[in-house]
Amino acid sequence: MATNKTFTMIKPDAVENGHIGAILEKISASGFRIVAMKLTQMTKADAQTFYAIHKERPFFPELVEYMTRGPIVAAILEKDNAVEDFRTLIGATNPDDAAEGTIRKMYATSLGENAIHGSDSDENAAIEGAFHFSGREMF
Ligand code: FUP
Repeated sequence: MATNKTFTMIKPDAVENGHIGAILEKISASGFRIVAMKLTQMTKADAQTFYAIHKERPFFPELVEYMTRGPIVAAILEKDNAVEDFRTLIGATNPDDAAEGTIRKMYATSLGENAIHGSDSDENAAIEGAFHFSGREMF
């Protein structure tokens, strides 16, 4: 069933580079309502679980190291067509391929350090939101 929620993380590079405010402003200006949000830091076990789909990939150790090296902002967002519209707002995984005006084009450092996460399906939005918010706030 389609829902109107998605899940995001402002990743460590964007937090380190001072972009939390600008990114949240862009998210709000694009019509998303923040329904849950926290500044947190993932443990190695958290990152390994969250990105388990990539565990055989060569970049996995670097991905875990990156995602755990500093704080992130985790949030659940609400909007009609949230998952697809948010993926459009953040842009392609590799900022070199991301469209002008997207969050990754504006704030990402590289493919490996790409500033922001957006769920890729309604199912994953529910799983990822529950992972970070214990299932109480929204699901
Ligand atoms: P996305 O859905 O756009 O967040 O991208 P993926 O789920 O494919 O990848 C998750 C994260 O793994 C990316 F944000 C960055 C990292 N990654 C790499 O470091 N190298 C790659 O070739 C692909 C992904």
